[in-house]
Amino acid sequence: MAAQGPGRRLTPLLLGLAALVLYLLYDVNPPEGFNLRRDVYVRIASLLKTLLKSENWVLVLPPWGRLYHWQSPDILQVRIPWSEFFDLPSLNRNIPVIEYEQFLAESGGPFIEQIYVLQGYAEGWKEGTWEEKIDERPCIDQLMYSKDKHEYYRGWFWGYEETRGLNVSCLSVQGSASIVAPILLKNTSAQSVMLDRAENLLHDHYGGKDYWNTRRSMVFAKHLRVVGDEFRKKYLQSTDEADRTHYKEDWTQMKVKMGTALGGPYLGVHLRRKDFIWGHREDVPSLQGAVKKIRSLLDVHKLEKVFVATDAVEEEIELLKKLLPEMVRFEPSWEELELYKDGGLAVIDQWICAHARYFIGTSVSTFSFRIHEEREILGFDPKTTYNRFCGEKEKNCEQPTHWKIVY
Ligand SMILES: Nc1nc2c(ncn2[C@@H]2O[C@H](COP(=O)(O)OP(=O)(O)OP(=O)(O)O)[C@@H](O)[C@H]2O)c(=O)[nH]1
Ligand SMILES: *[C@@H]1O[C@H](CO)[C@@H](O)[C@H](O)[C@H]1NC(C)=O
Ligand SMILES: *[C@@H]1O[C@H](CO)[C@@H](O)[C@H](O)[C@H]1NC(C)=O
Repeated sequence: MAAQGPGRRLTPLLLGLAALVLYLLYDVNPPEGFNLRRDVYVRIASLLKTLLKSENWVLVLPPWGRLYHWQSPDILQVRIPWSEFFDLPSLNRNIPVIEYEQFLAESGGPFIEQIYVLQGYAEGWKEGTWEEKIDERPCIDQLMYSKDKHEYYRGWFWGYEETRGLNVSCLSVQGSASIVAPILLKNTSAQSVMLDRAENLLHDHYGGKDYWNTRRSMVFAKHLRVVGDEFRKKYLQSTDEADRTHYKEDWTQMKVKMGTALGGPYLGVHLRRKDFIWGHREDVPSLQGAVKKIRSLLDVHKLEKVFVATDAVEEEIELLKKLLPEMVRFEPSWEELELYKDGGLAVIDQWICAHARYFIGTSVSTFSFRIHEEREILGFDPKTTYNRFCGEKEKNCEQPTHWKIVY
């Protein structure tokens, strides 16, 4: 008879077999975008490192898809493996990770034994008394899972309709990622555990060594970097040699001194539009205002070329072309869009912005934040990185915070 309770995990060890593999899965609130999800990965990786001190866990990478902003028509953007955007061997040099399909193949079927839906506390925080805590509590929001006739839980599992959950419960949590570790190690004997709404967990140590190791391991997929590099060379006279952005395929071997990267002879711009302007935010400029700033930066830094990454709608692009006819953009053909998808195009834009001599982004855009980090990894002087556009009506235009890389 199989041992009951968490002791079951010890059985293979007692029998002298290889330690049992335990699977950690997670997902994020559906409206969250690509770049916030990349930040949640960093938090979960930190939890996984804590778990690895006691047991043999691997992280199952949540397939990409059904993101609100990935609206390119006519291409199916669901069940996308991480390898389409990131380099798996690089991720694996930080923590053990596998794609969801591999989990299906090796875990014995499309079942997730335990799902914990993370939530806050119904009573909220008590003023002035921050404490880290985690408790099993009744679910606050309506569950996004429902039982089928076999008593299995059905729900959104990244578009894998055959996947089922065996048990779902809610955990109220207030704290950093590793606060979940004791629950996974001691309270459950499940061999596959999914943390849903994982964005409720905070960073164990934002900006610390573990943070940066995980962030550095999130190397973009090679095929996307190659596209970006070819574009840099062809349209922006930018090569690693000339730009002094020497890249090592193995991130663990890469250590650069701050300020050593020169960057290509162009200004890199990220202009986040769409929902950022629909809400009439004060910290986002008009296109006229942005172009005025771009011209002044080109002048100050004696640059002639400007690369613009933007999610602007077609009418805005047309206006931008009139105001800034010399701008360079990565404009994918239909085939390229189908091949790289919206996520891959975001990566290519970010990669090109990351190699510019000087970068300016949009206020509180996680898309811009990921570019800051990429430039930090490449060794740029922070002055050339932590810049953003100001809204015309903004009184106090605070610039982004410099998060210094720690090795
Ligand atoms: N290719 C490209 N896509 C962009 C650009 N700016 C925004 N996007 C798209 O729009 C999305 C941005 O918005 P969200 O999905 O809300 O979230 P996010 O990626 O976490 O970033 P922010 O909303 O900017 O904080 C990205 O994931 C991209 O798909 C851009 O400059 N280039
Ligand atoms: C985990 O187990 C401990 C010890 O049995 C118990 O005190 C605690 O309430 C449990 N926590 C959760 C979240 O179930
Ligand atoms: C489901 O999980 C919860 C939390 O771990 C546990 O208390 C409960 O007994 C489980 N239910 C079943 C049917 O296993």
